[in-house]
Amino acid sequence: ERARVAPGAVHLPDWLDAARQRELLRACREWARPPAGLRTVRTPGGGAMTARQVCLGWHWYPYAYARTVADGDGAPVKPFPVWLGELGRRAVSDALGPAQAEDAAYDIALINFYEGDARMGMHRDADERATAPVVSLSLGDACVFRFGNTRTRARPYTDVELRSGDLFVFGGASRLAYHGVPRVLLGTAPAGLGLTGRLNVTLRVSGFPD
Ligand code: MD5
Ligand code: FE
Repeated sequence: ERARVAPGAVHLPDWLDAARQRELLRACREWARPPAGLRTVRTPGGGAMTARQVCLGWHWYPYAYARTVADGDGAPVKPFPVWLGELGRRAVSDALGPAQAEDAAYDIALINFYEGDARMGMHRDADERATAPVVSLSLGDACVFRFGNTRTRARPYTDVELRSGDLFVFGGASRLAYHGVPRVLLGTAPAGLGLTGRLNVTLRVSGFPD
């Protein structure tokens, strides 16, 4: 069941049970509300990301972090809750072992909402200043997650299906690998969850001074 996709990259299917998935979804819907709520991210090249996003702790915009929604309503970013940091350390401990979780002080959450034919192109997450593992939690429709290599957006890569409740931890050599979401498998969400589309929560350590 648990799969080591690459060194430091561990997939734990069904890590959140149905009740925990509902709780996390409810929290995400609260965080999505304005001010500092869900927004469309526009890239410097003039494009727009198809997944919409809300941030906690630090606000990400291409390609930096701020304490306010610098590319949106200008409101202060919502706080990063203590319980979410505890969830992150539990995730790392289960995936990589308790030693890896000890000093992972999670202070950023990026929550991506995939609706319709939203997807995410191959990219690396390199705007943080810390090497702690990234924790990824999926809710709703399943997706094809493309896990690549550290050198190029192109092959070799491995396609993994991520389903509602799955945990994926990206540590070590996998922290800076290219990755993306080439498609969402519409209509595959668990019946009882009440979500159309896909939602992904990533927890990160910024490494920024307070
Ligand atoms: C998603 N989000 O499903 C993904 C899950 C993002 C993003 O890519 O930047 O918001 S996080 C996947 C991730 C993070 C850090 C490293 C690696 C993957 N990796 O090495 O593959 O919405
Ligand atoms: Fe990413």
